[in-house]
Amino acid sequence: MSVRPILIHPDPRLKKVCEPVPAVDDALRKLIDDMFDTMYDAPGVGLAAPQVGVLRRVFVMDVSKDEAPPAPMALINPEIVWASEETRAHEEGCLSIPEIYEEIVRPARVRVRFLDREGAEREAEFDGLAATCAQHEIDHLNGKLFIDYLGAVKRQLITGKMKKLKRERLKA
Ligand code: K1U
Ligand code: ZN
Repeated sequence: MSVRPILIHPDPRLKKVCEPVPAVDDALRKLIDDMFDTMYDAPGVGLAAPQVGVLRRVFVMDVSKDEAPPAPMALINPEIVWASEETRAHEEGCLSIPEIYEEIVRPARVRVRFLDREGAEREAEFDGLAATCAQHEIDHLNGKLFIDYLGAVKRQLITGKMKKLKRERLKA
């Protein structure tokens, strides 16, 4: 298993709508294992395949608290089949937009249909951080970033900061 580099915004690959995963096979399970390594190393609570440059519909998450045992989940070809009318504001971060945190309003609970790492069809209902994270990751699969929910001025300011960060990382 290995830690892969995480793409930083702006990058055209983060704006693409990802293709469905055609088959749940060993190559996909290796990608998922690498994504978990990359997410835990960052550290983060979620990671979508396009963030490591793979334009397929798969994401991983683990929203377990520090003291609790790990609860890794891999969701392949995820679809939101139900979203609550009730909304919730949560401060979001993004491993592709380091050190920026903004409050985003989303449905408080969602039900997601997906394939697990064995290829079995499953459904799960998420609330709290898991609901926020699952929606954030599914947005990544549709080429959408959390800063797309902000006003244009704030978004451009953040994009400018990220361009500067990328230039500095290239020099280092
Ligand atoms: O998709 C990503 O970029 C990962 C992102 C997921 C996320 C977090 C919070 C709200 C919505 C979506 C992150 O994991 S950002 C880092 C983070 O939240 C974190 C980092 C260290 C410890 C705990 C959380
Ligand atoms: Zn993100």
